[in-house]
Amino acid sequence: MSAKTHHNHGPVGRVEDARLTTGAGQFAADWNLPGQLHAYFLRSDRAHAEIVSINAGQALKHAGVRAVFTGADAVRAGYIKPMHTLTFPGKGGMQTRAPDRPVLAHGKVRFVGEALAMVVADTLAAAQDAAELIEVEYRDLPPAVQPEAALAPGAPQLHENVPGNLALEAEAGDAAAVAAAFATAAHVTRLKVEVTRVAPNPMEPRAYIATHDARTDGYLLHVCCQGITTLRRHLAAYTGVPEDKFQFEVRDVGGGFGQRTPAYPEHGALMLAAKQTGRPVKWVSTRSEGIACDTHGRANIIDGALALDRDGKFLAMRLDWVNDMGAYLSPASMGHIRNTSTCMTGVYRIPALYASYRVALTNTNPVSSYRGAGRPDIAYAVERLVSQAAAELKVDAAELRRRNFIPPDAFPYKTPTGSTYENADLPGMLEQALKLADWKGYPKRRARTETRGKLRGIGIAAVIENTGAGQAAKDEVEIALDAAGNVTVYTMSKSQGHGHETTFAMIVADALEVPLARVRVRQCTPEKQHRLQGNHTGGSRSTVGAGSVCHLAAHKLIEAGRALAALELAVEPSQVEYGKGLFRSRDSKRTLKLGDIARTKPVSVVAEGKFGSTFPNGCHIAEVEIDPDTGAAEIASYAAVDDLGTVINHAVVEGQLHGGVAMGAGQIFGEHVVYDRGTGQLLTGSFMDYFMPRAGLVPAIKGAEHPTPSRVSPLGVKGVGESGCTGSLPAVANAVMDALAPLGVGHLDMPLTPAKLWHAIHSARPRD
Ligand code: MCN
Repeated sequence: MSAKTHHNHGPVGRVEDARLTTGAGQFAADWNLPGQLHAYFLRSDRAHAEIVSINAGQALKHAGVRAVFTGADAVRAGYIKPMHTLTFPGKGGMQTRAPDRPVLAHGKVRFVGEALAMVVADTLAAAQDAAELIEVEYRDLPPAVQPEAALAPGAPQLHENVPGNLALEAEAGDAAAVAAAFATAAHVTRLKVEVTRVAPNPMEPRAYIATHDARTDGYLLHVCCQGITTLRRHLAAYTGVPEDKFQFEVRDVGGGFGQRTPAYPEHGALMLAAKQTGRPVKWVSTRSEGIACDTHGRANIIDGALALDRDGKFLAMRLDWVNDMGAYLSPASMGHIRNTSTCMTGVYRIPALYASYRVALTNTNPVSSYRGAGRPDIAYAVERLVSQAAAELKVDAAELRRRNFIPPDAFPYKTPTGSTYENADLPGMLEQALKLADWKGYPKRRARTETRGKLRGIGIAAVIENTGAGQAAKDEVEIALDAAGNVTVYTMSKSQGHGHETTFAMIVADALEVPLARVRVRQCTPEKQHRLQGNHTGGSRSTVGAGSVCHLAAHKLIEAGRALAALELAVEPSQVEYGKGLFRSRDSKRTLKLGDIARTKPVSVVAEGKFGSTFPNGCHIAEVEIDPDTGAAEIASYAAVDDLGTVINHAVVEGQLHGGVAMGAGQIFGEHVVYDRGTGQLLTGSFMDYFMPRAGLVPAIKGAEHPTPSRVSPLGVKGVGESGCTGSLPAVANAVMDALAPLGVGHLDMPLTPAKLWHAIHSARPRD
């Protein structure tokens, strides 16, 4: 089946924007239920300590307080073991060691911000005031803060059942082949890099209301999430409450970035409170709680080496990872390890590969998937290595890549770690990007920058990532048609600002050949939650998965309609044609409108699909200018050419790329969660200390598409949601390193703050 192009639309703006930009959206905190109580969490102010005692006596006496819950309640309820869904095969058959995490800390606290008690009161102010009356006696323990230190012999131990704080040791590839290749190499480039810990900070803070129905023993949860199916699975595993006892309400979601996927302890704690009090219980996270307790992203250290032959051809690559997972494994935590292995050789033919992983637990907030979930990390490690090799060998960075690309005729291409890249034209993409960025004109621009007393650098990154797939058995989409010809599309994916209401509607409108205004998209609606299966929105899979099924469902509707129209037109179904919203009998030329087939009763169809991974890829080129007097760096230009397969909506895709590029640039230039290494205190607990990128950080992006259609999706689409940061993280860093290379500055780890750059520049070059 081939996808149609969007013949019936011009450029389409996002239909949801009128609602979202005029304050008419409905977010989790906007809900208020009759009789609701408010929860406030008392959180640990230390990184590692035994809880000797908790005395809530005074708090319980405070006016308006209904109940106080502690870890003992969590343990009594059995809400102790969060699911961790993605296992990665360990070395020598090692299984992931997933520690218990009661929904309120019990016995010990293991990071600053961990909730150990919850006060439930008539008002939030009463709950907060009462929380201050809770007396906690701690016995401090030394913390293990930095992941390599946490793995070292003699480090403080977080969990009894995780010896050495090692949650998993794993490997991929062929160590012997790599050793042999390194032994014959003409040149070896080595680089150890850190992909720093960041806080996703979606615009909407986390907010939930839990309601318990004593008659059914079921729970209604008002949530912000990336899709209810995964959340429900995690919650059922965490609490033991069967999946069919959960009902969710989720309307608009103000950003997710991976962090809104998993079940959190707060969900479970609110469920306990709702059941015991018999009232809805609401909690809205503050910004500071968000930075401290919403799962963090990235947080890994990669020691890499690339072996090259005399002609600059890659022979082998070795990567040694230390992943910091924080104090507990979040349900989606292992995903970003698996993802690094799926694209480990990047866009290159690298005959031999070996990677080892050590997953460390530390006295810090848990780390989980964050936009790209491992893909930007591996892209950064590989693309920094390649640019570093080019610099060492004094070969043009684009030329070194050109020599090593997987050639177009090698697709589908099986990587040494077992992925199958379906389709790409890497040399074509590179040439287009070089042209778009005016690579040849760079020396002139650099000279001009230098006349202004500044440094200029250019950085390139050619990247590929896996998108699509997912853990649900299948993606299902229902399409319902009414007599007026209005089409409602139901999916279990959940936009958090991605524009699905527009793009999914376009897919259906295209297939049905009806105006876009006829189609309405509804996601995770309560009445479909136990009827439709599907993946949450994450892994840039929604368009490949649910989007492709929207296309299949629309065609299924046409087929169902053809049979109904045949009855009405009194001909064989084979004699009924469909086009532009009309069924037509071949002979009589009589027509029926699409909606006419739903005159007696609404018509609905459910289609399903399960697709594997698609591999969007791209070439991004950044130029930066650095002021040596202040160390401040600026992105002077940014060009991105991406292969996203068939594009549904160019404006949405441009927005996705822009957002992703800004996220990568934000991490390179400043975003960084910092814990004090001695005490484990969070040093970046608010936006006063945590750098958030602003619009001015990223200039207008010159973007272009270089599509090769996906062989996996019937629409030919590949995902885009994470591509921007996968490309920008290495491209921007490479540009900064290129600017500093003439001064003899070696690799600098992100964040490349003005202070760090100033020191590097001034220690390399004495002031005149
Ligand atoms: N699209 C398209 N043509 C394509 C591919 C995608 O028009 N060939 C459109 C889609 O239909 C959708 C958008 O682009 O409207 C992103 O689609 P897709 O790549 O399928 O990714 P998902 O919808 O599954 O989004 C998930 C992805 C991830 S994993 C993170 S994290 C992320 C991201 O998207 N979080 C975001 N982008 C985000 N954007 C916003 N505004 N907020 C977030 O939290």
